[in-house]
Amino acid sequence: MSVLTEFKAALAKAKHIVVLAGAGLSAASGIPTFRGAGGLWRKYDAMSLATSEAFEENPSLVWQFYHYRRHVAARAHPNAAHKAIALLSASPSDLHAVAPFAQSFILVTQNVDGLSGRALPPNLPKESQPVEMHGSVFRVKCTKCVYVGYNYDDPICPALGGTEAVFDEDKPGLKIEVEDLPKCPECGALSRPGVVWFGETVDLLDSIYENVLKKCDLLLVIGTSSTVYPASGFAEEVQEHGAEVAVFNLERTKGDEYADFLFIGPCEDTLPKALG
Ligand code: BJW
Ligand code: ZN
Repeated sequence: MSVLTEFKAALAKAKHIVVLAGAGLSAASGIPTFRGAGGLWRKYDAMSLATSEAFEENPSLVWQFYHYRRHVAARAHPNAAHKAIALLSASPSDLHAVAPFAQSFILVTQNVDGLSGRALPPNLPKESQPVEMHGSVFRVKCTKCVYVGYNYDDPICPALGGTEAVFDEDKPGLKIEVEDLPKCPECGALSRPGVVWFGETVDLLDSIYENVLKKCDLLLVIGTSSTVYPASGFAEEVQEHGAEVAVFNLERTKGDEYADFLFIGPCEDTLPKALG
C-alpha cells in the first residue's frame, strides 16, 4: 500500500487531528525559512535579532528586521498548503469528507506571518483559528505596561518606512532613535514585536498541551526542521499516548524519527493531495 493510501486510512479513523506548521508551510508564498537554503538565520545572526537582550541593546536594528518581515508578509499570499489546511479548519463538511469521525481539527503554527489566518474565511469562531504559538509580526507589545494589540500599518511608524530595502541588502546601518520607533498607544513607552524570542517562554504552551496535544490522535508535522523547543517535542509527546504522526517536508529532518507517514516534497504539492 502506498504511504498516501495508508495516511488516508489513518485520517479516515482520526478523531482529533492536529497540524503543527513551520516555516516551510509559507516558503511557496515567498516567506524565507530560517535554517534552509536562503534561510534568515543563514544570512543574519539570530542572537542579534531574535532575543530580548538584542532588543534591549539595539531596538533600532531589531525593529528594522521586523519591519522588513512585516513588509514581506503583508505582500505575500496564502499558498495551496495554507488553503488545504484552511478548508478543513473552516468547513466541517469538507473535514468529514476525508475524516468522517473527526471531532476537532486544530492548526498550531510556529509561523508569525499571519498567512494561515488569512487563508480562512472571515468571522470564524476562535476554535477554528490557528494557534500562533510564536506570536505574530503584526502583534505589538508594550515594554512597560500590559498593552498587547495588532497593528497592520506598513510602515508601523514613519521612521521605518523604506528601511526594508536596505535591510534586504544586509546593510541595516540606519540608526533610528528610540523616540522615533513604535510607541505603545496606551502609555507611550517603546513597543516591541509581539513574537516569542529565544529564551522566552511560549505563553500558550500549557493550553496547547492540555487542550490540543493531550487528545490528539493524528499529528501532521509540516515544513519544520523540528529543531526548536518546545514544538520539537510535540511529535514524541503525542506518540507516547498512541497518536500517529505524518511528516511533510522537502527533506529528511529530525522529525522523521517519529514519522509513521513520511511525505518528502514541497508541502504545497503533497499536502493538498493528502488532505483532498
Ligand atoms: C519545506 C518547504 C516546502 C522548506 N515544503 N517543507 C538547547 C537544547 C534544547 C533547547 C534549547 C537549547 N538552547 C536553547 C534552547 C531553547 C530554544 C531552542 O529550542 N533553541 C534551539 C535552536 C536549540 N527555544 C526557546 O528559547 C523557546 N523558548 C523556550 O525554550 O522557553 C523555555 C526556556 C526559557 C528560558 C530558558 C530556557 C528555556 C522559544 C523559541 C522561540 C523561537 N523563535 C523563533 C523566532 C520567532 C520570531 C520570528 O520569526 O522572528 O521562531 S526562531 C525560528 O525557529 C522561529 C520559528 O518559528 C522556529 C522554528 O523554525 P522552523 O519553522 O522549523 O523553520 P526552519 O527554517 O528551521 O525549517 C524549515 C523547514 O521547512 C525545513 O525543514 C525545510 O526543509 C522545510 N521546507 N520549504 C515543505 N515548500
Ligand atoms: Zn504601554
